Amino acid sequence: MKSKIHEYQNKYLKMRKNIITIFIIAISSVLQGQSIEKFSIDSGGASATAGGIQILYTIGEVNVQEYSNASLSVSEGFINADLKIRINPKMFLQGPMLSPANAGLMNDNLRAAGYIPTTSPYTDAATCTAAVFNATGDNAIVDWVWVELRDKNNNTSVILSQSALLQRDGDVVSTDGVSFINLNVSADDYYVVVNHKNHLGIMTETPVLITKNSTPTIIDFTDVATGTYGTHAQVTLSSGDMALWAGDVNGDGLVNYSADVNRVSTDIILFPANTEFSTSYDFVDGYFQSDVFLDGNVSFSNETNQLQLSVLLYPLNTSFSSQYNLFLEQLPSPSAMRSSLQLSREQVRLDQALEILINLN
Ligand SMILES: [Ca+2]
Ligand SMILES: [Ca+2]
Ligand SMILES: [Ca+2]
Repeated sequence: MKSKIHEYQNKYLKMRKNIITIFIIAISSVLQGQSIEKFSIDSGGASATAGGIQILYTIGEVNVQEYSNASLSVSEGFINADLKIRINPKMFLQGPMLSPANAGLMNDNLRAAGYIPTTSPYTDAATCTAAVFNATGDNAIVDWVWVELRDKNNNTSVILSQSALLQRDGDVVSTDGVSFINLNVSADDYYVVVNHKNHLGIMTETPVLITKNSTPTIIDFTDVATGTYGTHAQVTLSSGDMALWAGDVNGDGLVNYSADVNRVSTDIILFPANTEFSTSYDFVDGYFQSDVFLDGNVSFSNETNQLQLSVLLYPLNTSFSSQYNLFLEQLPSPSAMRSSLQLSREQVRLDQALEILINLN
């Protein structure tokens, strides 16, 4: 028995020696063959030209590195050379501009009170770190916004959409609160849409050329010279800057007195501490859909007075009717900012609130 085991051991050692020899031969042939592969060891390799410099790269590294300097961008690993464009949309929201603490800057009361969630309220549920909301001054965060690129040949077809953060000075930035937005699509012409949960969304009038460049393409929606789709898509601020219309607190693409006021009532009546279900309860503090001013408080008089004023002063409401029902979002098709689950929950809350109101009266 013992000699049989010894025999097996000998055979095994011999076999291992052979395998090691084959392995060494294989390595040396790979080393000798290294100089012939200039382009790629896999279909993931590609070439890119920028600033007159051509770069060839291959795939194979798990830790992808990117490097940008002036107009030159270098990437390695699994990134497709045709992807990653960079944009810098600029926009104002009317709500936090209604009584600005600093001229030309949106208020950042939501941030200052610690009410902005680190998870976006929109469909993609993008996240950021709490530290993003520590920044103060011009670049402090106002709220989460929504960005879309739409097909240049079909402005109802959304190619890409994602949550982003809005700074007080109007810059729309990525979830780190400072960087421009990188998008994984080819350089091309796109319609650009920006939107917010209780404002009316807007879109560029024509497709915008977005090239692959380390300097982002600026789409300045605050500038009256930037054409927008539709009629009276934005409000003109007293400064002459443009801003997204505030007041669509139920997010149905229409600012009207009845439905949006009901949404304000819902947030107030269903606020846990409001045990009397009073619509005049004034301590609804936090992050709410119906907070027109984005000041961190929902007050029936504040929000609804502004809603009424907006409807009455809307340029196309020439008869100054409070019942005007055509104060519409100027988009060829709505943004899919909220999931069907979110929308059905909203409906349940609205029904609850209306039932309470009926029983009280
Ligand atoms: Ca800025
Ligand atoms: Ca509405
Ligand atoms: Ca408010």
